[in-house]
Parts: sequence; C-alpha cells; structure tokens
Amino acid sequence: MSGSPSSSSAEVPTDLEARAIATARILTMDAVQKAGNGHPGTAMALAPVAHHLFQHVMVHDPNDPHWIGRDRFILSLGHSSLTLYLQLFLCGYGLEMDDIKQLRQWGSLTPGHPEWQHTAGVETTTGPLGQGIGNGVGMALAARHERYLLDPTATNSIFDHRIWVLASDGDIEEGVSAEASSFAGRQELGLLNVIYDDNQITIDGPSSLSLSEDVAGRYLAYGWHVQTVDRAANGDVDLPAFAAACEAATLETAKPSLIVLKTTIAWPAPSAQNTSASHGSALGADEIAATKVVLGFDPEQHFAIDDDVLTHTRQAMVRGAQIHNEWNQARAEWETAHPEQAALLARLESGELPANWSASLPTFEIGTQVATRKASGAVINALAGQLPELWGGSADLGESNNTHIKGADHSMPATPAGANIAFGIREHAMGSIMNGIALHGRSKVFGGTFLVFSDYMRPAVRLAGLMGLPVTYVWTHDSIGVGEDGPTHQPIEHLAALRAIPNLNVIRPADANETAAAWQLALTSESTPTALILTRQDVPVLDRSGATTTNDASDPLTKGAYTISPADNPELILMATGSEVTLALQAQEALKKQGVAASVVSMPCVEIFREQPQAYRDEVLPPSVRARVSIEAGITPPWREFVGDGGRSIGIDHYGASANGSTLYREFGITVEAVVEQALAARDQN
Ligand SMILES: Cc1ncc(C[n+]2csc(CCOP(=O)(O)OP(=O)(O)O)c2C)c(N)n1
Ligand SMILES: [Mg+2]
Repeated sequence: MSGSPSSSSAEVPTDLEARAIATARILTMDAVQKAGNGHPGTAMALAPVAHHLFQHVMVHDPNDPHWIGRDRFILSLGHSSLTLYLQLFLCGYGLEMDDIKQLRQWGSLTPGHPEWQHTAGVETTTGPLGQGIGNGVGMALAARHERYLLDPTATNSIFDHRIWVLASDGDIEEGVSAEASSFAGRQELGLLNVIYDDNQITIDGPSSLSLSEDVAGRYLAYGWHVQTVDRAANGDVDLPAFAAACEAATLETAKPSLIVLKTTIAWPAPSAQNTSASHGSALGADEIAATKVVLGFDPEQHFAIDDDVLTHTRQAMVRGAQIHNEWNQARAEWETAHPEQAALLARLESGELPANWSASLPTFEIGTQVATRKASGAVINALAGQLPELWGGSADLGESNNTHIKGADHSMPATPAGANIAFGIREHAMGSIMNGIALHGRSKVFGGTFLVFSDYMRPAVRLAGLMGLPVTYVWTHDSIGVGEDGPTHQPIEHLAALRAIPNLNVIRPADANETAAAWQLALTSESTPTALILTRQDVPVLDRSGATTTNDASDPLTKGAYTISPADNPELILMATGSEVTLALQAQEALKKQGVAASVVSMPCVEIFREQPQAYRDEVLPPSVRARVSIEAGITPPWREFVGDGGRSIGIDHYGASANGSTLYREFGITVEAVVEQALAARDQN
C-alpha cells in the first residue's frame, strides 16, 4: 500500500500534464480577478507542486474523501486556497468550474480559506498561519497510534499512510510550528512530510526583512530529514528535482521530512512575479492576458479548460477507485486475521462508545474532600482501559493536571500505541496537535495545563470551536485558590475569555461528582470541544440529592445549571460555579439562620444553560426573584446576564497575589460573610 497511485515520475511532465499545470495557473488568475480579491501569486507558483502531489504521490480516492486509508493533505498556507480547490476540481472531488468561479462568494464551496466539512477533500480549516503544521503533526501522531493499536505486528500495514503539508514563510515564522516541529522530531514522525514554499516573499516585502535563520539547519537540529530544492533556471519550480525529493521523503520513515522548496511567487506573470503585491491582489486584466500568452493560451478566454486535460486529471478517480478497492480486499484479510481489532475499528467507525461504558465512571462519597482535578484523574483512569480511543496528556504538568494514565505507556517511537502524550512545555502546539488528532478521526483526545496558560493555546482552541472538534481540555488550578504561586499563575479573566469563544463548552464543576458528569458530557460530545475547569484545592463532595430540576435520568449538570439546593418561596438566588458553589451553600445556611430563604444554583456550564428552553431557565432563575448574587472567583461583569439589574456579583476584577489560597479568598472578599452581605443588600434593594 505504500506505493504511489500512478507511476511516479522524476521526469519532465508530458504535454498534457504541462497543460494541466498551466491551466491551474490560469484558473487561479481568472478566479481571483472575477472575485475582485484573493491570493493568486502563491497558487500560481505552487501549481506544479500540488499537481505532482495529487496526481503522482498521494494515495487518495476522490470518490471517497473519508476513506481511512488515504494520505492526508494539509494546506497550511490557507490563503492559497486555490492551490487546493483547483486540485479538488481537477481530481474530481466534487468541485466544478462554477465553484471556482464562485471563489470567496456567499454560500460557495470555495470560501476564502479552506474550511473543514464545508468542501469535500479539505482535511482541516487553515488560514491562521502555523496551525496546519501543528495539525499535520497531530495527524501523523494519530496515524501512528491508530496503526499500532489496530495492526501492531505487521511490517507494512493497511493503516500506514502519510501526511503531506504545504507551508509558507508565515507558517515557518509562527512559533506554533516550531513547537510542533520540535515535538515531531522527538517523536520521529516519519509519516509526516512538510513542503516549505521558500519564495522569500511575505506581505510586507522580502522575507529577509524578518527572517535570517537557516531554516533547513533548524529542522536538521530538530531531527528532521531535510532537503533543499532550488528553482529551475527559468524561475519555475524544478519539478523533476521536487519529484525526486518527494520520493526521498517518502522513503524516509524514521524521521519527519522537510523539503525546502525555492519558488517564484506569481510565476510566470511578466510583471507580477516575485512581488509582494501578487500575494493578495488580483493581477489585473492586462497582466493576466500577458501571462496567458506566456503560457501559450488564448488571452481572450476565461475559465477555460481543454477536455483532454480534465479527462486526464480525472483519471485520479479511476486510480483512486482501484487502489481503494485493493485496500478494501486487504482490509477484509486483516479483519479475518484480527477479529478483535476489527471489532474495535468497526465500533470506532460507528462513533459508538462501548455499551455500559458510563457504568465505570467513579462516584464520590458525599462529605469527603476531593480536588476536582483529582476527580478528573480518577475518571480518566477508570475509563482508559475500556476506551482505547481515549488518550492524551499534558504540557509537562501531568502530575498536577492528573492527566496521566497509570500503567499505560507514553506514545513514543518505541511504544507507538501508548496512551500518554508528553507534549512538552508547548501549550500552543498541544492545542494544534490535539486538533490534528481529532481531525484524523476516531480518537477522544485530551490535553492539560494550568488554566492561566490556556491563553498560550487559545488560537488552537478557537479553531477547535470553529471546526467543531470534540477535544477535551483539562485546565486545572482554576482560580486564586492556586495560592502561593501568585498572580502569574492565578487565572482571573480566563473563564470569561473562554466563554467568549463560540462553540466551546466551558464546564466548571462544583465537586467530584459534577466532574465525572462533565467528563461524561465531554466524551459524548460530537461537535463541540469541552473545557474542564478544575480546582487545585480540595472541595467537599456535595449532597446533590435535593437537586430539583431533572425529570430524566441524566445528571443535572447536563442542563448547564440547576438548583442544587432549593428553598421554599426563595427571596434570593445565589448562583455559583466550581469551588464557589460550596461558599454559596454555606451562605444559604447563614441566611437561613437569619430567616432569609435563598436557593442555590450550581451553574457549571453557562453555554449549555443558555441552550435550555426558556421554561427550564425560568424554573432555575425565576424572573420574579430579582435579588440574585453570583459568586465566581473571576471577573464579574459577564455575570450581569444572569444576576440582572437587581443583582450583585462577587468575584475578582484585578490580579491576585502570592499567599495561600484561603488567605486570598478572605483578603479579596470572596467569603461567606461577603455573600450574605451582598445578598441582604440585593434583597433590600429589590
Ligand atoms: C497567524 C496569522 N497571522 C497573520 C496572517 C495574515 N497573513 C496571511 S498570509 C501572511 C504572510 C504571507 O507570507 P507567506 O506566509 O510567505 O505567504 P506567501 O505570500 O509567500 O504565499 C500573513 C501575515 C495569518 N493568516 N495568520
Ligand atoms: Mg512567502
């Protein structure tokens, strides 16, 4: 299965192939010109590269973009989306000329940057530079993990496939790619091949304005296999040399490969080539006409393609069907030889969890003291044996985040099926790699760090939300409760900042049992990432038996918020998240002693609560009860949404300090007394 789908050619392309490449260049110019804006230069330069990969190198089947045996292609330089769209058109993935004409238009299949699940054949959403490299590293790690989970003893496996990434100067300059590439070197991810379009141009001018390092040397130092391919004498891609480099990269299976490929942006446009302007603006009618003449095409024709060219490139469908069919036969043999693994793969492909899996979720005894991070660790360890698809790790805080799976190997070159991932102190790459693992398919991946460092991975978290990847973040040390490490380590605005990301469920469980329920929700999420926000410090396991709000068997946490401790005809509502729910319950007691009836709402997940029907939300927060107090050890302004005009919020709107956690809660006024005081004031005011 490791061979190329067509006879590999380290030769000069045939006339038909040369015309296919020239056609891609011309369609690039036409499409951007019609849209009025876009990125023509790089797609023109890289047309031969993409053609070679899609026609001669990658194992893929345009008839089935989801075939699990396919090589993955990532366009990390997402601005050059036509590089990918034109190959999807030429190979027969479903895009047609009309789609190319609709580049960047409302509702089209060809948006400005490639979007996963929007256009068949797009493996990940790219545009934020650097992320595609991180995604590629994640896919390569996942490919290796899955291969050794399913087919550990084979020399050549049907599950071996490669990840091809096309990257630009921006990808190379962004820090996330350095983190991810360093990780890939340590992991010896031989399935990963990155092509760096070294065109020495970025938007603001020559890349030398901002880049002087020896990139090839840097990647050699990471432990990569590195090749450099110079331009052809005429300035075009040296295709035979590039083809030879692809072969060498494919043969290198013990190290990730980097091909530093020198190109000329906007080649062969007479005036626009090698200019920064060609990166992001239409070339203009005159320049396009002149370029068509250079390429031997009719300058009067637009969006033209010769029938014989399209027939030739769409042979990719025939070859794809054939190689896929052979693969299916090999899979049938593998299934017979490996019934247990075959059953596992069938389950993973169905998206089902094992029957009764949730029965092994731990339950915690009321009244005991358990840090929610510890409860999370107990959940992970209770499930790991049953769910081989559950794997993950931490950015070097495994012991603190309680993400370590005991008794399991690390995922390493020598133990590739290991379930623990040592991401290293690389939060941003961790987020991007997690996305790649999720995109590769069939994994339930988690990654941990301190909540305060979620900022270091935010761009990848946003992309997980945008793509709808069901990854799980284990963010512990969730408040000033961190204590002595001080303000650098104490999250303040983080909960609010994370809740601002669309399609991210931020869950801050009140106790150990809510933590188990939160994990259950995370593992059954299909298209929303989950952030688990967990305490460093012990919190009591709460008696939740009085929770009023569920009329089904699921944990009340699944409603996002619920009345954990009701009161008859409450004058007041106290609402809280995480460790502050305990404070709210203590304040409820204190108020009761003064003859004041307050109910307590645990609101672990604002996002899910917002999705509940109005009737349920009114049941939890009756509009008639205007005296409300929120308690959360984070910034207070967002709580206005729930406490309303008559309400008050207790939290912390400034940085923390170095002292033990209980001192900080006291000094910063997050106390039972403060809650009682604010509650009475709110009551008197309403
Ligand atoms: C994280 C991020 N920052 C900034 C941008 C905006 N941007 C798009 S392309 C680009 C750089 C263009 O240079 P290069 O990466 O070399 O691409 P080329 O023009 O050579 O194709 C920038 C700054 C982005 N897409 N992502
Ligand atoms: Mg560049």
